[in-house]
Amino acid sequence: MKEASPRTIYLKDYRPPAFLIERTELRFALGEDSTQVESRLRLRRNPAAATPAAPLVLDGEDLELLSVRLDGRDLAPGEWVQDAESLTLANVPDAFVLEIVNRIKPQENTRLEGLYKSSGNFCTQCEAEGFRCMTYYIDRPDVMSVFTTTVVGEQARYPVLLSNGNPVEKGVLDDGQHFVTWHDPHPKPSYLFALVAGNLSCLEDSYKTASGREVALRIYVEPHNIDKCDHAMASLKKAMRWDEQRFGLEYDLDIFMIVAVDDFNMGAMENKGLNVFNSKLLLARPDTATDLDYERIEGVIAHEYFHNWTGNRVTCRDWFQLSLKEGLTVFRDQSFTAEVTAGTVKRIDDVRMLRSRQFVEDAGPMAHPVRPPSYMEINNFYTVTVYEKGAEVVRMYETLLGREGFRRGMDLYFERHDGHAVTTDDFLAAMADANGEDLSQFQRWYEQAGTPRVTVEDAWDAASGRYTLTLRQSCPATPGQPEKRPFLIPVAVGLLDAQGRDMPLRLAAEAQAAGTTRVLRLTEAEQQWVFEGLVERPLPSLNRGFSAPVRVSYPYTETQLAFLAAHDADAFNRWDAGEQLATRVLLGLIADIQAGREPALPERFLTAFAAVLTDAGLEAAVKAEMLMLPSENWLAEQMDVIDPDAIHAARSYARRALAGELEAQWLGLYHTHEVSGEYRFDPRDAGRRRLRNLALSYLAALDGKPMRQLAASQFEQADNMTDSLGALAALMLIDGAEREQALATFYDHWRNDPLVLDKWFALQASAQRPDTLARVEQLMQNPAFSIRTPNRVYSLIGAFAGNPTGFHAADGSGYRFIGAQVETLNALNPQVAARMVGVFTRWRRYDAGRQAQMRAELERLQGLDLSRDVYEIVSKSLQ
Ligand code: 0A1
Ligand code: ZN
Repeated sequence: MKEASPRTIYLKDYRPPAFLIERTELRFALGEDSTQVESRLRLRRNPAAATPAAPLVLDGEDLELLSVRLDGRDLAPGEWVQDAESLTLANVPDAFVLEIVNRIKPQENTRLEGLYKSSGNFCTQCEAEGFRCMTYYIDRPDVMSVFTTTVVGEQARYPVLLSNGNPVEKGVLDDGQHFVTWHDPHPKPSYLFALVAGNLSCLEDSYKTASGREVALRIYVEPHNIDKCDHAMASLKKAMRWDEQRFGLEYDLDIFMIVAVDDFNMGAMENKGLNVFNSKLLLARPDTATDLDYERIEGVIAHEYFHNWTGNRVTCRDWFQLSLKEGLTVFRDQSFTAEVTAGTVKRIDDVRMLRSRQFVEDAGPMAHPVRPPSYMEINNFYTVTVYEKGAEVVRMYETLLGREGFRRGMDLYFERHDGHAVTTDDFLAAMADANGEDLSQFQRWYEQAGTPRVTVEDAWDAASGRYTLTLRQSCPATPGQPEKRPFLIPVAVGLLDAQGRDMPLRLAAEAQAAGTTRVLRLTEAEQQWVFEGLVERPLPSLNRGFSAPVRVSYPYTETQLAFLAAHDADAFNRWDAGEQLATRVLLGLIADIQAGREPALPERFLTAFAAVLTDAGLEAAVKAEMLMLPSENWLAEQMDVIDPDAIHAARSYARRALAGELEAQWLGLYHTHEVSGEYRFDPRDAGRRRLRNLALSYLAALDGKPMRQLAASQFEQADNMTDSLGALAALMLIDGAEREQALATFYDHWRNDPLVLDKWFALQASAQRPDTLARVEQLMQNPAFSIRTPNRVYSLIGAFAGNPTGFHAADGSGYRFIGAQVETLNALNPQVAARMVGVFTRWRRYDAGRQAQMRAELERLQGLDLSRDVYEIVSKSLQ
């Protein structure tokens, strides 16, 4: 809970650890009231330590200390100093064995950090600093140790006892207890430690690595979920193969285990050889999981597996380097998904999310560089900037160096750093050295926050056939960084002729044209490129494939955007041109509504939209992307003063107009995209379902009985969750008895499956209706809801917090409601509370009335006894 003034930790203060831990032996005796932890650590002074005679300081929080022994001698209480966060031993030898016994209470752990109970089973979450909640330790990632762990528990209650590595011994003890000892030969930091004990069923399989080793694969779940593990297993094997083929990386233990738990703060965790997953990212059956769930599961299974090399074998020196493992691993999982599905769709989804969330974070009070210089609470820095922008930064190496150059850099990175805890500087150096490049300016992507803006101007000289592009870059001020220096920005550019074909590109001073997309390296505040030998004035296609995480502006006319949307050879930019056009049209409608004018959809937009809708050559999934209107959040970001009601009214108007004008086409699309046969999760079928459900949601905007019946009949007939939820989502948009009836049917059917009910909670909490808050308050009373389970909180309270017209209701009711939930959660689970309070950070972007109410709520929270997690976000928002 709140300290006088929470400490800030700075990267510049990093010092190597005073001691190293060569061996860690642990014994956990799990009990119904408390758990006893015995540790035996072989320590020695770090030769690289800053101070030669420093005392030994161990991290530890909320531990009941029972005994301390040094080299076999019991120490008396006067021989150590204990405070709320540490245990200090002065005058220790240069090398020694320390034995500590302490007690903890996992049953009372509602924060879900360290050892806790979930559905009657024990599990752990140690990243970032949870290990210290179990025993005293040097709990930092640059202390890597070889672990041997014995788990002791009651055989009847906890038949399965797991930890990292390979099982080396097991046996039965007195009183119905049994034990298993695990040994992990790979030195690892404490944050990768895991322990699981419970009554779990296991799906088993095996995998032969490229070099011919057999690896046992095991997925552990509660017995009633055993029929929902096949997709996760298939995904795992796919990811293992991909990493061998793409990066030459093989798995390195005899067993790989995954455990699903219902109570988990985040998505999943890459503990060495024993991944722990939030059950929502593992369990899937056609009738319980949507296509999106299937895709996410595949991606997250891959992500955690890929961490084995990018994170575990090579780990972070300190938590400021978090993106070293996260940005790189997200890049790897994005590449995996793009290569095993339809690549363009994945790229569009990733960029949509980056723009609507990371660009927003980058423009607010919590903006921070990919490598933050400081933090109060590290758990607050598992952000879209560290993860998603970090992945874009890694992608830029690949864009700059090419696929092979990037691979050379990766190979050198592993050759240099396997088994070590390193920094993003080391990663950059490996990329540069492997390719003989000077990438020093690239460093600024790690150091400077904010989304750069690239402004493009062009000039055409018909007489000489020369076309000049002038690129200027700037980056807005962010907290603590008023001025920015120019970034090294790879801008991929193509030029289209009047027929929409790519022109061959020849830059001044080049002998001949080469290729139709060029990566321009923008390094200065302003730079020019001259293309020669062109026979007509081209139309530029800029930042193709979203080659850099920047905002690009070029004065396109609406006609030009429609032309790019129809013709650009770069499929991503085709989508992006459509998105820009739609954004412009919607901003126009918003302005009309604000000014009290009658909104009207421009004819040109309708024509362009209809052309996409009826284009027989477009893949269904891509078409669905192109027909989705920009989100309310994205539109909000484009406004000086955000007006949530006008945004919602404009977007609803546009949906209705597009549905009405093109009703026959939508219906045609709906009926021709039915997927026959048994449900399969494959990109083609999933694309068709996505498009068909999108058609249904447009048609729902037309209201009226026929559409209600269309949705209701899809709901009744659906044999898979994608179509069932698609229909329910459409019904949520229409008033009428069908909606309540479908909600009731869904609840009755799924009342015992909490993960499916989460979808039901989320749909109702995100409904943009006047009675939504009342509904959410009522749903909190539902027996299926519990404020102690993060998944329930995210799906009900979190979905409401993300509901633009619900949270931002002009009367302030949404603010007061979320504020009250944050207050409750702050005491129970600070990480979850911190995620809920995030919606308040952007209060300055709203009108005076909303600003005052959001600010009042933040100030009220600031006056409470806050956890470090919530305090950091509240105080930085008010600064
Ligand atoms: N490293 C995991 C995510 C994770 C991060 C933090 C946690 O607790 C604060 C838990 C999990 C990943 O990237 O998948
Ligand atoms: Zn990760």
